Amino acid sequence: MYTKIFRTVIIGAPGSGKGTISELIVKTYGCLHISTGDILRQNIVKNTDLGKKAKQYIADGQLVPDEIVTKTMLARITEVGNKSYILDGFPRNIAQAEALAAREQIDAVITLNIPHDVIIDRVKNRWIHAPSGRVYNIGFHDPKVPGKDDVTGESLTQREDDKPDVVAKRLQLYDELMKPVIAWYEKKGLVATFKGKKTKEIWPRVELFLRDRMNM
Ligand code: G5P
Ligand code: MG
Repeated sequence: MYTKIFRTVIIGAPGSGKGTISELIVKTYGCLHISTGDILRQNIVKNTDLGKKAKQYIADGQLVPDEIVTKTMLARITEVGNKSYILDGFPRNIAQAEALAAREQIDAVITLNIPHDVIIDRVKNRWIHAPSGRVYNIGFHDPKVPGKDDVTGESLTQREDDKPDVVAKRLQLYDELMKPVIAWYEKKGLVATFKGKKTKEIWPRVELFLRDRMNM
C-alpha cells in the first residue's frame, strides 16, 4: 500500500481499457477509482435527476454538458477527501481540465493509445453490471456464469452507447476533444503514453511508470 497522496488521470478512447487498467491500479496501489461514466450510469439505473439529464446524451454518444459533469465530479472529489485516486473519464475537454486544475494538483496522466479496429472488436463483446460498474468481456474476462454478475448474480447488460454507430461517433469526438487536453497536460510534463493492443502487455509498463513517479 502506497501511503502518500497520489492523483492520477487516465485518458483513452472509448473501449481503450481505462476502466480495466484503473481496476488494476486500485488492486496494486489501493487508491480509489473515480469513473465519470460509472457515476452517470449508476444515476441512470437509479433514475435520479442527474441520471434523467444525462441519459439521452450518453445514448447518443455526446458529452453530458460541462456544468452538470464538472459539478458532479468536483463534489465527488470533495467527498473523497485526502486520498489517492485515479480519475477515469474526467476531464473530457479543456474547460473541464481547467476546472479540475483550479481545485486539485494532478501528479500523473496516463494515456492509452489502442488502434480503433481493436476497440471496435472489443466493445461488441462488452457486458456490464451497471449498478456497480463491473465490466466483463466475452473471451477476455468472462463472467463465471454466462450473463450474470460474479458478485450479485444479477443480469448483465450491454451499454446503449456500445452500438456500432454510437461507438464510431464517440471515437471521433474523442480524437477531436482529447488531443488538445493531452497537449495541455504534456506542457505540464505529466503525460506518459502507452501504446498496444492488449491490456496484459500495457499494464506492466503502466505499473513501472507509476512506481517510478511515486518514488517507490
Ligand atoms: P465513459 O463511461 O467514460 P468511455 O467511452 O470513455 O466511456 P469506456 O467505453 O468506458 O470509455 P474504457 O473504460 O476505456 O471504455 O474501456 P474498458 O471498459 O476498460 O474496456 C473495454 C472492453 O474491453 C471491456 O469489456 C474490457 O473487459 C475489454 N478489454 C480490456 N482489455 C482487453 C484486452 O486486452 N483484450 C480484450 N479482448 N478485451 C479487453 O463515458 C460514457 C459516456 O458518459 C458521458 C459521455 O456521454 C460518454 O460518452 N461522459 C461525459 N460527458 C461529459 N464529460 C465527461 N467528463 C464525461 N464522462 C463521461
Ligand atoms: Mg470505462
